[in-house]
Amino acid sequence: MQRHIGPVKLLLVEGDITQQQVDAIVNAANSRLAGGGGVDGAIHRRGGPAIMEETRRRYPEGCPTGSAVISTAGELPARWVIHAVGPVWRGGSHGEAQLLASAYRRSLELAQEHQCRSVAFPSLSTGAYRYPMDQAAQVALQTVIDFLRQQPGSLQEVRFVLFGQQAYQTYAQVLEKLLPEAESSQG
Ligand code: AR6
Repeated sequence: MQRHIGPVKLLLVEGDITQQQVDAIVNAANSRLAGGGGVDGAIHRRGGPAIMEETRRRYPEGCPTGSAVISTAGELPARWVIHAVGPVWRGGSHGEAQLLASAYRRSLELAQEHQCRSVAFPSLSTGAYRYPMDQAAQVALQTVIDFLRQQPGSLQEVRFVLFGQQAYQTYAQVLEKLLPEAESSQG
């Protein structure tokens, strides 16, 4: 599924984030940048040890929840990895939506600061961090749409790479509500 936000393509695909041929992929990291399972495990496994060596050296203090840092991408097809730290879901009244939105915004800013034309996101916080998929999709898509309307910068494509059909369907339903097909050409 795809939509246009002004000049920028917003694309939903089902797949594996580590296989994406884009300028930057986003990692679902933790605030210690310590590695882990899910997206984080797959990125470090496929990208090799250079990524962790770089994040340890450049970001010894880690990265706060709601923010992101950038490194090169080792052996991955992408050029950059943006390590974004989403919130752990604690029921929804602990600032989770704001923190999740801010992790997406900071990731997009970093992509622009590094002149990226394309960036691929996983669904941050919806695995080990247990953020409900439909609520996460709402925050993720609305945040990206708002950001691209205000400041597309170098970006030409933002891609969400959803793991499995259910995640894809959830994002597709939310995007259809936010940007019905008939209106998408107006951005
Ligand atoms: N490509 C795309 N999406 C994926 C992939 C993949 N290869 N693998 C899993 N997903 P998670 P979080 C989906 O747990 O919730 C780690 O241990 C997955 O189905 O990767 O932000 C870190 O070190 C889910 O929908 O990230 C942190 O400690 C989504 O990606 C913690 O988990 C995110 O799941 C971060 O938890």
